[in-house]
Parts: sequence; C-alpha cells; structure tokens
Amino acid sequence: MSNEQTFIAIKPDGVQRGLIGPIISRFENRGFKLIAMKTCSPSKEHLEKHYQDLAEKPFFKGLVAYMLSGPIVAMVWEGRDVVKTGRKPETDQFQPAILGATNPLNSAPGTIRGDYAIDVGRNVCHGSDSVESAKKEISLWFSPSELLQWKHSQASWIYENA
Ligand code: IDP
Ligand code: MG
Repeated sequence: MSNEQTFIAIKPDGVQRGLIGPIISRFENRGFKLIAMKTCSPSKEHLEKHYQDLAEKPFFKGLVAYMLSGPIVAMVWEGRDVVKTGRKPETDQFQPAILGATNPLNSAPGTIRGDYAIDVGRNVCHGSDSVESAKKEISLWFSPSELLQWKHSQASWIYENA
C-alpha cells in the first residue's frame, strides 16, 4: 500500500457527452484527492508522445485523431494505491477497478467504461497503467507547479491512520 498519484483524462467523447461530473465523482466519492485539473486541447505531437508505446498499432492514427477531436479534461488524483484502484493493471485481467477494461464490452457494470461506453475507440477516459507510467504522464501533462499539495479535511474519515 502506498500513497500514489495517477493521471486520469476525460477523453473528447466523455467531455462532449457530459460525463465530466460523473467521472470525477467516481474518484471523489471513493475518497481520492484531486491535486490538478485542466481543460485542454493538446497538440498532435503531445498526444503522439502520450501514446508513443502504441505507435506501431494499426489503430494509432485513429486514436490520435480521436484524442484531437475536442477538449480533454486532464487530472491528477492522489491516494492510497490510486493507480491500480483507478484502472486494471495489464497483469491482472480480473480486477475491475474504477475505469474498467480497455474494451468497454469487457468492462463490468459499475466501472466507468462498463457504464458509459461501448466501442474501444470511444472509451471515454484514460488512466495510467502503472506507477511508472503515471509519473511519465503527469510530467508530460502538468508542470510541477500545477500539482497542488493540500490537506484533505476528510482524510481521517477515509484512512484509519491518516
Ligand atoms: P487503455 O486506455 O485501457 O490503457 P491501451 O491499450 O493503452 O488501453 O490503448 C490506449 C487507447 O487506444 C484505448 O483506451 C483506446 O481508446 C484505444 N484503443 C486500444 N485498442 C484499440 C483498438 O483495438 N481499436 C481502436 N482503438 C483502440
Ligand atoms: Mg494504456
């Protein structure tokens, strides 16, 4: 168990479909702390860098076009084990987590993708898949001064040993 930070983004379809509030609520209601958030329209180069590990995939071009198709809400959430609570690690196919699986049709009801999406190419949100990628993604999307350290007044009601 460790205090972690994860990068969560509401993709253009999530923004256009009015899902900003519901997606934020999943993390907020669970007890995680929001330490950075902005609405943005990143460049093609920025999005290609964000998804650089997928550059060889046949869907890469379409993925970048999808991410360029409208505003994105970029966020950093903090809390105990927030990376793997936020999304299923690649190594564990069975952990549903808050986001659900990459393909919404494989996502359990109760997860964001399982409740709000159908198509893998329109899966409404992004979440870092490991602590290491979270660090890389946070530094790509935010400058250190944009990450706010603040005391969550609810902390002792969320954690036994806050
Ligand atoms: P993840 O978002 O669950 O981490 P990744 O494998 O990292 O999934 O893929 C990044 C994004 O690329 C997915 O969220 C989805 O939007 C898109 N994607 C993944 N696989 C496909 C596919 O087979 N067709 C179209 N888009 C895909
Ligand atoms: Mg991924």
